[in-house]
Amino acid sequence: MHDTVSPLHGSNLSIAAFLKQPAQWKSSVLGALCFSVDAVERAMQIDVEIPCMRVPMQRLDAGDSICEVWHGSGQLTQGRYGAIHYRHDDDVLFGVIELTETMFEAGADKTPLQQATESAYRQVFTLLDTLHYPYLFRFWNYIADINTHSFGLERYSQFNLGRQNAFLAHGRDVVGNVPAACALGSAQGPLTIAFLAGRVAPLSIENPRQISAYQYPQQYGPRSPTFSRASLVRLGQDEVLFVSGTASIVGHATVHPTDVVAQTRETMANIEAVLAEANRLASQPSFDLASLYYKVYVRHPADLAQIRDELAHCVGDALKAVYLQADVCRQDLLLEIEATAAHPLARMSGQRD
Ligand code: 3EB
Repeated sequence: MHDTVSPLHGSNLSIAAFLKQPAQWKSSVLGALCFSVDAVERAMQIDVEIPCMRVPMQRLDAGDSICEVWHGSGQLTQGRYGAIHYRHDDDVLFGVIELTETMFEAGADKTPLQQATESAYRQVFTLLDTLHYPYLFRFWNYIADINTHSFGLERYSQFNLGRQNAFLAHGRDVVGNVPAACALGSAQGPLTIAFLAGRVAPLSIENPRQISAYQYPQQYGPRSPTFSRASLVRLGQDEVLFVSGTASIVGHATVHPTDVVAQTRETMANIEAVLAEANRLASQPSFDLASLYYKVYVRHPADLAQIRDELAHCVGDALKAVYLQADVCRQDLLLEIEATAAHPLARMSGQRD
C-alpha cells in the first residue's frame, strides 16, 4: 500500500491534505475513498475527474477525515457509465457508484434496496465487460441503516439478494472465485459502492477458521453474501493483498457477542489465518500483521480505547490503523477490520533496490 514503484498502490491522508497535493500527484490518482461526517460537502472540492467515494462516517482517532487513495501508473483515462464514475490505467480500473433508493419502487418481490443493489452491480459488470477489466479485486459497500428491517427482511439481507442476483445475471461465480469486500452501515446516505478491477485474475482466499461467507446457512438471510475472505493480485513486480472486512466469526457463528476486547482478539486471529493462507499461495510468503494497513470500523465510539489497545497488543508498534464509526452487518458484531498490504516481488536479475 506504500511502495511508490508499484503499478497499483495506496496512500492515506486527510481531505485537506488531498486538496493541497500537487497536480502531478493528482494525475496519478485512480480514485479515492473519503470518509468524514461531512464528506459529501468537503470532498466536492476534489477535482471532478477523480472518482471519489464520499461516505458520511466519523473518524474516531486522529483528525476529522480520511481518504484512502489508490494510485495507478502512466496515462489515466476517466469516464462515466450510468451512475458510475471511473478512472483507469492500462491494468487497473477504479470506480464508484451511488444510487438513491427512492429512485426505485417497491415491486411485488423486490425491495427498493434490493433493486438499487442489483442495478449498481449490473452497471459495474456491464462497464467492466465493455472496457475489458473483467476481474474484480475488491468491492467496498456502504448501506444506510444496515441492521434495520423493512419489507419483512433485514436491509443487509436485501442487499445480499440484489448483489447475488446481479452476479448470477452476468454469469459470474457466486462461490469460489468471488471478490474481496466489506459491507458497512452508515447513518444516512445513498447506497455507495466502490471497486477495483483489472485484467489479471486475482486469487480468492478463504479462512480455514470460518465457513466461506458464500456458504453461510439460511439463518443469516435467504441469499449468502458474495465475497471471499481476501484477494491476492499480482501486478507486474508486485503483489497486493486485499483482506475483506473481518469480524469475530468462527465457523458461521458470532463469538463473544458482548465482549469487545475478545471480539478484537478473535478478529485478529481470523486475519492471521487469512495471512497464513495468503502466504501459502503468494510468490513470496512475507505478509504479516505488522505490514498491513488497517481500517477498523467501530460500532460504539466508547469502545475505541479498548479496541486500540488490543490491536496494539496483537500487532505491535508498527500498527497502522484508521478508526471509523460504522454499523456492522450483524447486530452482535461490535467491530469489523479490513486490511491491505503490498510487497514487491523479487526483482529480475541485474536489478537491485
Ligand atoms: C462476515 O464475515 C462479516 O457482505 O460484503 C464482511 C465482509 C462482512 C464483507 C459483505 C460482510 C461483507 O460475514 C461481514
